[in-house]
Amino acid sequence: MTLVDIDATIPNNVGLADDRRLRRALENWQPKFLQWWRDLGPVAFQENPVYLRTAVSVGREGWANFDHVEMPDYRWGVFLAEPEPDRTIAFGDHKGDAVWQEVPGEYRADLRRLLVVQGDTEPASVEQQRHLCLTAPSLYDMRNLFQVNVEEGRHLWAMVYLLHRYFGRDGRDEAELMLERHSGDLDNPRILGAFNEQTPDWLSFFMFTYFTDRDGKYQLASLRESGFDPLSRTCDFMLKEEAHHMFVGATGVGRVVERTVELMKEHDTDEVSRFGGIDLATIQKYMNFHFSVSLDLFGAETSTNAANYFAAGLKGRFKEEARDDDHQLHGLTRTVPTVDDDGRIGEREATQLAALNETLREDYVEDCQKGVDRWNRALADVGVELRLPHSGFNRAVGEFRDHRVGPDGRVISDEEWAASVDGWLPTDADREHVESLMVGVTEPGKMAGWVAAPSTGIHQQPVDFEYVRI
Ligand code: BYC
Ligand code: FE
Ligand code: FE
Repeated sequence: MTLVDIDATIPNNVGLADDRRLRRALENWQPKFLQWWRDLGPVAFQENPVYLRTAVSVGREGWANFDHVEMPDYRWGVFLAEPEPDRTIAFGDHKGDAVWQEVPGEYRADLRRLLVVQGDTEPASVEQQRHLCLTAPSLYDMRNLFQVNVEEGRHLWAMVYLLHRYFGRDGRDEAELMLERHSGDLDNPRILGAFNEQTPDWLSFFMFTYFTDRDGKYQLASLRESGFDPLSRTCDFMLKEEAHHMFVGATGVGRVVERTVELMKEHDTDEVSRFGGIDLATIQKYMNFHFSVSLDLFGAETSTNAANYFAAGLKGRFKEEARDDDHQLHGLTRTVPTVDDDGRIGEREATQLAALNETLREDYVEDCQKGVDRWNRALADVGVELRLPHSGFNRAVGEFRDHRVGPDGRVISDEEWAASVDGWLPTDADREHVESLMVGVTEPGKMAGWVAAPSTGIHQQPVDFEYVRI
């Protein structure tokens, strides 16, 4: 059952060969996906061989194969992690029961909604990033972009499989809609805010993979706890792929910082933009933007949806089983931030069940901080630090949405916001400068001037390997 059928029309380890109806339904969706990929995937290099990792097994080791392939020939498939024998539900009102292999009728609507929201983000990010290949700072980076793109495409397959297999006609309809909503489309946008923003340049891309893909990591880790076992196993395998996306973001921003420090030392100035670099102040503003937009993805501080998902056993907490409580949370409380009438940030008591979005957001912020600490080590020499803004800064969802909050956590007036915002968020001039640096570099081993070279190549290949054959 879990053996990967890699030569099937749709590679899979879910026994598609034995389920004719499902196979035909998915084989009917496949050309629509490929058409979408051609229409709204990367705008160029579709016919160039790219050194890509393809999933060929789901075991701990050797799950991936690396080789040059043209992207439309990528083997998008359906891969679930190995089942865990006798697995039981780890949290909520059904804690201790055997996990479900079919969708419980009373949770059908909630589960469908979770799958749709998760699935929608995946192709959205491919759409957002489709122009970046034209300005890749190196072949190494272009390959990483494409790797992330094909895997986000596969994550769409992961959700579409679950919709087709477990939600019948409704699920098939939702799978079609995944290819009809589009990032930034005024009439038919993607579901979550951050996925309708543009990713116009590579600094944005690195910030996006660091901050927004990391929301993906935390959401998927919560869904991996699910009592609906096929979802849990699906997310488990997606997280394996996701680790690379985090890596691209963390090392990408790190390499920009490294290059900026180099230029600062060389020219003895903070203003490296004159020398083809990106000022730290600009990096900070991009970080402020991507961090705050990603915080919105966790939803409101208190949410009955989140409480219901948890009680039902559909969506747990990050590392649910490692937590030291009863995993049901009845009667337990915690504090969540509020802004009181006199405009000060305070706290109020909420049930832990209602506050689960906030709990996940806090875990996420802690994780975000780790990368910032690493970047700051490179900055120690020049005596400057990058800092995550306060969680209330620039928020459009939740308690802070109707308030102006500075990066330092002060609630401020509209006037003060207007007078200061150019120092906090990228201005048109900042974006224009960053865009002016974006020139594609396609000679193996060469890097654009605003970013340092990576310390190693991919899968033991040298940095100057021909990652994309031009
Ligand atoms: N934009 O009760 P609330 C990834 C809606 S990223 C627009 O607080 P809830 C990836 C909300 O739907 C991971 N609308 O929300 C990364 C609700 O609407 P209704 C994606 C928003 O349900 C990079 C209302 O506001 N996966 O994989 O507790 C590249 C009240 O909100 C937003 C998931 O998100 C927003 N930002 O929590 C590629 C996991 N936020 O019901 C891929 C599945 C909230 O009033 N999703 N709303 O009409 C969920 O668990 C939940 O839906 C959310 C929201 C955590 C997103
Ligand atoms: Fe993904
Ligand atoms: Fe990702």
